[in-house]
Amino acid sequence: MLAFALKQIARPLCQRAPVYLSVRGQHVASPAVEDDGPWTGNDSLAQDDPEMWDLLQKEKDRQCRGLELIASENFCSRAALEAQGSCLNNKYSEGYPGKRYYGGAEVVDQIELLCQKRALETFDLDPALWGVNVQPYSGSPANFATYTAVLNPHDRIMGLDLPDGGHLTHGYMSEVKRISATSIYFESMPYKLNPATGLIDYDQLEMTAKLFRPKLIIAGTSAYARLIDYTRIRKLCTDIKAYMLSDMAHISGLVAAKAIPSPFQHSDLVTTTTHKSLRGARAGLIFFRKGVRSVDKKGKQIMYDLEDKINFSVFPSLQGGPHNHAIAGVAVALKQAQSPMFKEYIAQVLKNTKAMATALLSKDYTLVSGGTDNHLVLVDLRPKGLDGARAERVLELVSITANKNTCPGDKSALTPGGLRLGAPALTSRQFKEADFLQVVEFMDEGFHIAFDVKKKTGKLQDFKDFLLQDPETVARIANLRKRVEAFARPFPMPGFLDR
Ligand code: DSN
Repeated sequence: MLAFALKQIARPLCQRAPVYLSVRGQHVASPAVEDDGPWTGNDSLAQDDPEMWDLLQKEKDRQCRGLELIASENFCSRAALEAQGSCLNNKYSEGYPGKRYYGGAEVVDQIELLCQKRALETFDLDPALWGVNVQPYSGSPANFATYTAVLNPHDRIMGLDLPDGGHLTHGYMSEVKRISATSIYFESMPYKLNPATGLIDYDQLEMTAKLFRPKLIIAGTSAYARLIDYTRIRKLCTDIKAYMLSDMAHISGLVAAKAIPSPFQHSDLVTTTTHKSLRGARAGLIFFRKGVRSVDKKGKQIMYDLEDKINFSVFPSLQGGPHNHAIAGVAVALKQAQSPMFKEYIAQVLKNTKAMATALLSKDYTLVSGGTDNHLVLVDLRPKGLDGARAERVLELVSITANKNTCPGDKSALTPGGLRLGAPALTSRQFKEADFLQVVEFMDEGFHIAFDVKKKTGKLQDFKDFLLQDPETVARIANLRKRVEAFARPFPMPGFLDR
């Protein structure tokens, strides 16, 4: 007994705290001291796995010193990250609140119910008319679960084509191959942008849908800078008796803040991720209608039957245990999304995106659709003799993160003409309009480097090699990168206490 007590007192002394060294600005933890006692699992990451700890420090540093413009990324709050990285990771709870296949679920039941309640409140939904499943692991599983719930294999769907700004899960197939499982298990017919306007071609959608007669139409985008005409898609869905699914993954923060029109009043089903403009922990949600769907000619009410179908589809059809830690992180973020601060944040996202668009236009860049109504812009670099892949690579080397994207008419997904730029992440770091003007100045310099190197090189790999090998280009990149990082680093970063 005495030996046990002494060991307990002595343990903290022999578990040596990590020594943090600073090597050229990088923090490096010393290796943990071997402990010959039982494995407590209570060593810190730095003590237990310095190699992984070091990689995390590197990623934190990358996020802090860079300019994050990927439109689907954001910086989650400390509170939501705390919930996500918590003991909830440990709990299995297949089933739903009150109906679990495992014991010990009384607390996670409350967490899931709280998340459901907050999800409905965030979007002003009446629980008598809408329900929500908060268990999808992310947006793609949420979409596939929705299709599985309401479609039979080989039923028909229509979504915006991936090269036109849709998402893989909206039924993408290339000219030669069915790529997304959505196009493998269901029959998919894309709708497109009007190449002249860069706007969704609703006339073509209507014409095709009336011929193809899909059972479900997806109103949702991944790289589209304008608002969706939900009224028009609703009417079409009613006419052809199709379900209308709105995938609001990109814009759910804007919808929560009531900064743009909501898809809910028009849709039968709404899916979203939770970590893009909504700024939460990483997961997915499926909202489904309840109550009366329609009234037949004899006046009989036809009721929605989506609740059981969606819930069964998520579990047990497609998923196992819900990620309770993610559900808790989402619940925290949904509470934040109801706050006046979040509304201010989203208002600033919109102002920043407009400022970025205006600055790009003033430098004679072409924007697909000519501008923006939401959190992103899509720059068409082709008129400048450039492409998205080369621009993305140069920006990456100068610590600006963005992603190449197809523009209408593009033939190659590897060297598409566009670059997608979003404002949510930098706005979370308190960037204002003037800061975005500086961001555009930096990007413009990067594009000039890309253009100059493109003139001197051949294929993409040749271009990439040249960036790293040509002394003059290496110096230009180093110079720009230094200024970008000096600019970015002082801005606050949500979620990290130990920058
Ligand atoms: N990866 C997300 C996006 O960039 O839109 C969606 O899956």
